[in-house]
This record gives sequence, structure tokens and C-alpha cells, in this order.
Amino acid sequence: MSKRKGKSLTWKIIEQHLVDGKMEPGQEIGIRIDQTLTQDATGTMAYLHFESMGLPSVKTKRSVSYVDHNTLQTGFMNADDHIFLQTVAARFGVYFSRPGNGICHQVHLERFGVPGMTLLGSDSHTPTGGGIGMLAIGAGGLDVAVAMGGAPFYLPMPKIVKVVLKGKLQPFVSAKDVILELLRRISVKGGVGKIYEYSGPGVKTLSVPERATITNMGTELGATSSIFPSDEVTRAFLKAQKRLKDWRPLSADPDAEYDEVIELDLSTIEPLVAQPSLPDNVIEVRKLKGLKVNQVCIGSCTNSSYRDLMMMARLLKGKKIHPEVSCTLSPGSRQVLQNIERAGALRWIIDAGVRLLECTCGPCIGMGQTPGTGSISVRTFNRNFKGRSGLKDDRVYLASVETAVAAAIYGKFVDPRTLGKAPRITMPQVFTIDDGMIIPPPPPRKRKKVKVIKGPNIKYAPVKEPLPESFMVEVLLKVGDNITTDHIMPAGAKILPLRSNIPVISEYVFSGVDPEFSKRALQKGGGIIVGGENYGQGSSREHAALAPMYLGIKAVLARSFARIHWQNLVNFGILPLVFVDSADYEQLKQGDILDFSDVRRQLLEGDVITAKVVTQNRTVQFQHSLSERQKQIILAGGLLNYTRQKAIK
Ligand code: MIC
Ligand code: SF4
Repeated sequence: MSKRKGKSLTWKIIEQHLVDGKMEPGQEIGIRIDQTLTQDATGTMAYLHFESMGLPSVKTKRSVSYVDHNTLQTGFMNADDHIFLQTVAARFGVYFSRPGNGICHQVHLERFGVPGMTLLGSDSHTPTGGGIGMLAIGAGGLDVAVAMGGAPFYLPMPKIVKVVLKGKLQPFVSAKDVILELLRRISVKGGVGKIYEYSGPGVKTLSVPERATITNMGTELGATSSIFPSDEVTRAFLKAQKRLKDWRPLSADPDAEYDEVIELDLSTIEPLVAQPSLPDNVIEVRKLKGLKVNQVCIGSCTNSSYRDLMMMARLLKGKKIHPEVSCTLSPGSRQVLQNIERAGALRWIIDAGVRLLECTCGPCIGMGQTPGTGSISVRTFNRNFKGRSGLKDDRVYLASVETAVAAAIYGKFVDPRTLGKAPRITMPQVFTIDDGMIIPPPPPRKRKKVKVIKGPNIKYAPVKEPLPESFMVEVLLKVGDNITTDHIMPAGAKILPLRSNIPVISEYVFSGVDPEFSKRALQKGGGIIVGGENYGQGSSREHAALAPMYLGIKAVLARSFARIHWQNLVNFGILPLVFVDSADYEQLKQGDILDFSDVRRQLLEGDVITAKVVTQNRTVQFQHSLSERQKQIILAGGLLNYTRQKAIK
């Protein structure tokens, strides 16, 4: 640690929050968490976990519960979740942002985020907070519950990458294109185990919402987080939010050392788009010129800030949406909507023929607006994983607001630079602020009296047995590279309402890949899954570990894992193992039987676990990178058991 000369901003924040471990890349560290956020789809489980810890109140500086993912209310389940979340928040001292108030990341940035603080959120796009200089990290609901209880959050010390921004973006090129350019270079798995820290003269040319677009989509690089310094631009943003007292200047030392350095000249970036069906499948918009577009969706936590919707409105002023395009808008927050309305810009959007949706995630998580068969959808979102839109063979392109609006007007891909003079968007000196849809918790002495209301759909998480000495299991499914949590545990209008009910939601595990999977798992009394590279990328949903655990999955054997999912597997007692020889991945097939004997001892003694493939009469070796603490979690059958055992001791 002391070998470093100057310190990066990330280093400084981690150092100030360090409670356990050494800050050496890859080593497990524990950090104190100042703030937490949850959203409804992961929050119900998180608060059930918290409730089972028996604490009277959260111990963080600030915890906020948002309802933004599932607001369709097609059945009673959804409304039941909302009332549970509202009452449980009041009971335990959590702020509650009501359905319709906006997407968690956008609202948190506006109303709660504080530069230099740590934020842990049960949503993978929590790094949006890095746009104002927070160290903001996504995790599973159980990790967030533990942090709400005041315990540290454990993670491998990331490598810190300096991204030096030079120059200035050209007209019609925006922050979305910056992160798409990085995705093109680094890929959806290139950022695993890293934090991207932005610096250089280009930083000051970007507004807070633009910075937040970049840190938000750093998640698509697989990164642990992304962060910008807190400077005069941050100050102006917080001042306009009437939160000047929360501002403090933060930056890296001039001679700070980094593990890697990347340079990006903003002036050379052109309008880009991610083609189906991964965010790193990036190409220049001009190369798609003329390709017919049927649907355009503007919104999501990536691109629905004041800056983005003012840009949308200005580009649409006096124009009409193409008659063969369905164009929707889901504003990032009620504050954004109120402010574009006050600025007179909402009417240009309405006049153009845009379909107005709620201030929620909406189509981004498959809650409506499923595209038609064979059609092309252009979205300002951050993920275009196959099937996420609700259509199995969807063709979803990710683009900036500028590119998406151009497509909405012309009904086809058009390089936005051909649209004429680019509007210049300036941020308001003071936003219209109305926190009427944020309910603060009652004072501590009144909290005990709050009755937590739980409808019939709300069920506690099942708990696993400790890891047995030995087990013999069948490969229930073999999948390829870049399997997302949307493959493992799909979301969308049908399945999201089941997030508080593990026995029922587990029927849908891998349903889009192999509809027989969950039935087979139950019939066989469990088994294992074989995966390729970057297994479990995408969402933080712990249901992608919890539901397989319920089905009896004992281990996942993969070529590599995405960070949050790996951590969720450990939390729920599923062994995440990596092939020592990747040729073994090729040879294993569905139906093979593996004998893991003496696995508890093997786990304790080293980093390698050997199993016998009974059906092929040979052995295979796997590596794990579990810390001593994580080994104990796996042995205990998951973090809940481990925490209980520790408490008893
Ligand atoms: C997503 O974008 O996939 C989600 C829905 O926001 C998830 C959280 C969830 O599955 O509830 C995420 O990004 O973590
Ligand atoms: Fe919501 Fe989409 Fe953002 Fe996830 S990525 S939090 S679903 S808007």
C-alpha cells in the first residue's frame, strides 16, 4: 500500500472505508457501507433477509427503498409487494420512494448521493452514483441486507484503471457513445475485477448526467464500479438540487498510480450503436444507414435524465414520429418530468406523437413494449440480451438519445450528425424539487409500532443444508459463453411478480433456454450446471442463485464468472468452480455424472477441487478463488447459515 506514491480517488475512498483485509488486487477486503439502495424486484428478499437478522433499525447513514421495476400491477402480487416494502421501510428506518417517483439510480443521484461515500445497491447499475464521485457498487439483496445491518461488504480488491479523457465530444455525439466505444474496446467481460476511474481534461466537458450514463454502463463492461471526480460540475449539480452541503471536492493525487491506463480522445468518437444481442457488439450508426426501425424506446437508468429528455424534446420540436414507428418515453424520474414540463419541452414530445409511460424501468426490464415479430427496436437502454424485451428472437439495438430520436423521426437508422444544427442543452441553475413521493421513516421510537404487512405471495427465502462430505451429481444443463442472469432467471411482466416467492419463481429457471430444466432438476433431486466464459453476467438478482439453490443445484462449473453472480452463488451455498483445463469444458456434456468426494476437506485444504466424471471414467480439476471466509460460508450452506452460526458462537 505504502509503495504507492500518489493515490487514486478510488484508492482514497476504499482506504477511508476499509475495515478488513489488505488493499492488494484480488485479495478480499471488507469495506464500511454508508448508504444502501434497493429496488422492488430485489428489495422484497433483501428486507426479508434483514428482518430475519432481528435488528431494530438499519445502521447505515442512509438507506432508501425504491419501487421502480414492477408497477404494472396485473395481479395482487405486485401491489402486495409495494405495501410490504412501504411498511417494512417505515419499520426499519428506511426512506421509501413511491412507485412513479422514478428509477432508483436517477433518483438517488438527484436526492441522496454524496461524493466520497460508499453506496451498496441491490441492482447492478448502482455504479451510476459514480457520476458524482461515490464509490457505488451493485450486489445481491443478501449482501445489501448485511450492509444495512452495519456489517462490512466484502469484495476482491479491484484493479484500478485510469481512463484519461481528452478533447471534447462533437455535436450529436454523447456520453452513450463514449461508453459504447469502451465496450467495443474492452468487451462485456473485460472489466471484471476492475474499477474505472475517469480523469483528464475531458472530464470537465461532461455534465453530471453524462458522467452518470458512463458509470451506469460501466456495469456492462463487467466492472466492479466506475467513478468520476467530484469537481465544479458536480458542485453545480448538487447546488441545483439544493444540496450544496453534500458537496466536497474529490480527485486523485496528480502522481496517483494505477494498475492500468486507457486514453480516449472524445473528439474522435462518432455515433455508435450496440447491435443485437450484446452491449459490446458495437458498430458506427452510419454503417446501418437506411435499416428500417419499427420501435424506439427512450428511457432507463442510462439515458433518461433532464439532459437526455431536453435533447429529445429539442430534436422533436415541430417534427412527427414516423407513422411506422412506435416511440415510447419512460422518464428517469418525476423530477426530470416536472422539470422538462416547466421548461415547456414536454409539449414538443407529446405533439410529436410519443407514447408517454410511467417514470419507471418499463420496457428495459420487459414490462410492456415487447417488440413485434421480426421487428427492430432501438432503445436508449443499457442491455440488449436476447429475449429481455419479452420476444424470444428480438432484435434490440442500444443507442444514444440523439441516434434513437433520429430513427424515430425517419423510421430507419440515420446518422444523427446529418440532422442539422445540434441543440445545446444547459443544465438548470436550480431544479424544481418536490420530494412529495419520498416518504421518510418515522422517528426510531415510533418504528416499533409499525405493522409490516405481508400478503400471501411474500415468502421467506429457503435455507440450504451445510455442504455434505461428498456428493454425486448429474450435469443437468450445459450452456455456452456470456450466459446472462436473464437466461438463468428471466424477468418481464409474467415472472417479476414472483420475486418474493422462491418456490414458484424457481419453476422458471432457464425457462427460455430449456423449458424442462426446473422439472428435471426437481425430479433428479438437484445437480450441476456447466457454463462457459462470463457465466452470470448482467443483473444483481440473487434469484439467479437462490432459485437454482431451491432446485438442488450444488455447483456451477464454468470457464469464468461475472462478479455479482459469483458472489450470489457463494451467498447461497452453491460452489462456483472454474475449469483448470478448459478442454474439460468441451468434453463434459449434459447427463454426465460427477462424483465430488471428500469435498469439504478438499475445499479447506487448497484452491483445487478434483471430481471424478463417473460416466467418462476420468477426473477433472477445478479451481476456486474463495477466501477463508467464503469457504466457511460454503461449508455452512450459505451466508444466512454462516451468520447465524457466528452469532451463536
Ligand atoms: C436489470 O437491469 O437487469 C435489473 C432488473 O435492474 C437487475 C435487477 C433485478 O433483476 O431485479 C439488475 O441490473 O441488477
Ligand atoms: Fe431498471 Fe433497466 Fe436500469 Fe435495470 S437497467 S435498473 S431494469 S432501467
